[in-house]
Amino acid sequence: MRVFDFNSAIVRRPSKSVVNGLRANAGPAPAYEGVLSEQSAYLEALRRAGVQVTVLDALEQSPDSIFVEDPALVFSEAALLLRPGAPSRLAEAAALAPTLESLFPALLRLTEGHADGGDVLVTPKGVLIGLSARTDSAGAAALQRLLASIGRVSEVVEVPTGTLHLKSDCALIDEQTVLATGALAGSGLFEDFKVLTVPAEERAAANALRVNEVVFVDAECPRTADMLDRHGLEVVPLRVSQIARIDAGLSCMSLRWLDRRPPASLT
Ligand code: CIR
Repeated sequence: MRVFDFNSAIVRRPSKSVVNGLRANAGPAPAYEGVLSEQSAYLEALRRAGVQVTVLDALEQSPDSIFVEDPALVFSEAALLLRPGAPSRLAEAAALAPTLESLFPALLRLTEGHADGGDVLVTPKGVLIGLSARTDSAGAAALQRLLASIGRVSEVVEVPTGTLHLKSDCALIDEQTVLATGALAGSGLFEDFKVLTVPAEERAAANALRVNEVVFVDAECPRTADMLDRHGLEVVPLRVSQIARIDAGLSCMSLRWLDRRPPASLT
């Protein structure tokens, strides 16, 4: 099995309050309709890639709740409920719990520190946990213990200063290859991998998403798309210009896993 083989995903509809999502820099806020349309295309792309999607209702009181990847981490064997590092996002974890309880064989909970799913890169060699402004060392250590309890090895790594999450700057695009920004590519973090570096002017493209046989890439990053095409991958370009206004990219809009439970019997 490959770590990017998925048949199931969870997404959450954006709330109207998404226009007030967290962002590090001043700039225009996203338009609600624009976010909705980017998410619709993303949903369609997940379905075309062979993924069954559970779509959760919007949470008006949580502007960033569309980014379901941050409050949880999911594997076939268990879901892990995290503790997002931004105070305004902490409640998103509890809101996800009932869904995770109903869809996974087990639900484990982080009880110390803070960790965001955006800082977690799952690779065939183990799980990388990035220390960032959102994931602290107490949260990373607690997450390592939870991962060990389900038989997953992990390593704690540094996220470049000024980068929101580890996966803002990298993505696993096949079993041996990582797509990364120049900052991460040169950090020595991926010595065991082949690294494809995105062009400096396409930094946002590093937040790509491999799903089964295809890779989702920011539609405004054609040079990266060409590079991935030459690497032998089928590229699905998706627009993220609205969600990028609140520092988000392709990985954070879904939780993805391979559901190995037998289908419910139809009686
Ligand atoms: C935030 O700052 O938390 C949101 N506005 C964006 C979160 C993006 N999540 C991700 O990259 N994993």
